[in-house]
Amino acid sequence: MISLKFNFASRAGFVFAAAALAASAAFAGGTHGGGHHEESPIGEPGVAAKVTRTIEVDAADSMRFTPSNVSVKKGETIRFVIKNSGKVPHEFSLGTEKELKEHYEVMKKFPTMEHEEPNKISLKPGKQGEVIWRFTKPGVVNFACLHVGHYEAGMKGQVNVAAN
Ligand SMILES: [Cu+2]
Repeated sequence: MISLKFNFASRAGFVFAAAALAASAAFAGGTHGGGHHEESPIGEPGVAAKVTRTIEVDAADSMRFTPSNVSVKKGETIRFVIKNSGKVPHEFSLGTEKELKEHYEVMKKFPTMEHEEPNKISLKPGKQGEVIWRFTKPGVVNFACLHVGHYEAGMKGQVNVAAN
């Protein structure tokens, strides 16, 4: 699952940054979109006018994203067009692995919870939608469907962000 291209020194730095972000997120008490800018290890919401590439991702009832591995370069703004080709709802959430796991625990307690955040989208069967995201740091950014059972079944993937 973990890209072999990724060296351990930068991974260690990434994990440290992720831990720092998780700590600040916990301190913020779970409020979202409060207006202040936080450095995030996964990047920042993208601006449509600055999109450099569109990547289509299929979300299927086989509990797989296709593709599940995506490569981008630091600084790129990607328009992810996610299509739910299945018969049950799916979602696409970008995050660190730690953030995704934490959110998944919350989803298990509140399964009908829906997200209105720039790094994720919930999709009803047959629907498609977009997440526009700018990758600002080299490393691995994870994505997953956090619906109960889906994440555990392997509905996840990685964006490998290359340094320029
Ligand atoms: Cu799903």
